[in-house]
Amino acid sequence: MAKIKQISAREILNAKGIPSVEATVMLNDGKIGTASCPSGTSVGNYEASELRDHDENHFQGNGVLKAIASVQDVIAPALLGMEATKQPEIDKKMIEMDGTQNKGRLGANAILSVSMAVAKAAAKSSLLPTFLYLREFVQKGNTPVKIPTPIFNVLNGGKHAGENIDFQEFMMIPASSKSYSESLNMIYVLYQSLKKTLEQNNLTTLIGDEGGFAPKLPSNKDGLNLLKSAIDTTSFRFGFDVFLGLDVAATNLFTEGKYHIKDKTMPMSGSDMISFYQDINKEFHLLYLEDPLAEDDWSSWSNLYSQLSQQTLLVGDDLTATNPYRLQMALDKKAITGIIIKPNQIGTVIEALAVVEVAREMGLKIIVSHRSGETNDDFIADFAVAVSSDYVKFGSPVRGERVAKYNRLLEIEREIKSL
Ligand code: 2PG
Ligand code: MG
Repeated sequence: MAKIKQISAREILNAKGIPSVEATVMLNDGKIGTASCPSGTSVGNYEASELRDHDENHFQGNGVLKAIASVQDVIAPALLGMEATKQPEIDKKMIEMDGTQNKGRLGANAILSVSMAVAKAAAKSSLLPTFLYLREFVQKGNTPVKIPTPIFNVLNGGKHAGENIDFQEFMMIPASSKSYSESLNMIYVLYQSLKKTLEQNNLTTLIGDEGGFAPKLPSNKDGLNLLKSAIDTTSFRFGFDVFLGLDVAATNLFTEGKYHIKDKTMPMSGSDMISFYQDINKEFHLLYLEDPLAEDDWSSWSNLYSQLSQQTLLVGDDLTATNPYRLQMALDKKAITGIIIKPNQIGTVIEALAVVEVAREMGLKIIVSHRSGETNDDFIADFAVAVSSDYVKFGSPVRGERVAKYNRLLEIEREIKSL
């Protein structure tokens, strides 16, 4: 059994040019795991907290040298000598040393980087790919291994693209019956088709944070229309081969108890928003609706559930924040049928796995997701396959930090065939 011999950390840049923590864990059998932590742009209130320096002279306050110090001065000395395969004990130790509800003392960015790096090193030491190694910590780890259905965010709005459009993500979702490689081929065609559709409408084809196009549009419904036209000009059939989804990230559109969207001149109540979703759903048959309402607007969530949960997957992201207490609230209030899982919302691999277990037990669909401020780390691709997630959400099929994950899934698809 290999033991942790050395842990180091450094400051790197994420895909948005913002500092991030990268940690390396070396074992006494020479195996090494390196992992880095992503950051969100639309960050929910209930997420674990990143530690940033707030020193204006270093990256204008966004440096992570304090988090690096957490790794080197606090976490490393405590974990040295521990068996690398004891991920639950290792994560528990870091949680206890931090001692806060939101991991704000040592920093979720410090803790998660080490947690993922430990898992990667232990996988190597066990001579297993990371997705297979992680299955040992998954209760239903003996179900067949398969690649989750990808959800492609092809049009970026909200905080991911400036003032162009309110909704944060407009997504194309291949039918789950397609193989992963078929889905990639399909999205290539659809992405190019969307580009052409935008050009024909004299709209910009510049892209946003997650690689989706970021045209300035008069309304959110126009975004859905563009996606539908782009599909209709290919041989793929809307509602059969490919479906539409949205991440509204509605907390960002909610001020003083009202929702503000370009589609309506007046501010909207929760029930106005629900009627709006009913309307667009009649036309676009949304397969997937993430954060359609604000993270504390529970009564509207429950109302939406009673009206739309049979037709559309209602997914919590900011609402649930990969947090067991928030998940329990969402279950008690009957708010969701699916949950976004982002390891950095909770801060350790084991806690993220535990949230997946509860969610699955309760019949929710699982969507493993990237952040807008990603690095090139591909750990979440392995994590998603390990937990047999139903979907993955890794952005558009462009930009290095997005395709790092899609390409890792291609590699896993090949690895699965040889099992
Ligand atoms: C989301 C994520 C990822 P961010 O809201 O689902 O797409 O965005 O990382 O900015 O929170
Ligand atoms: Mg979201």
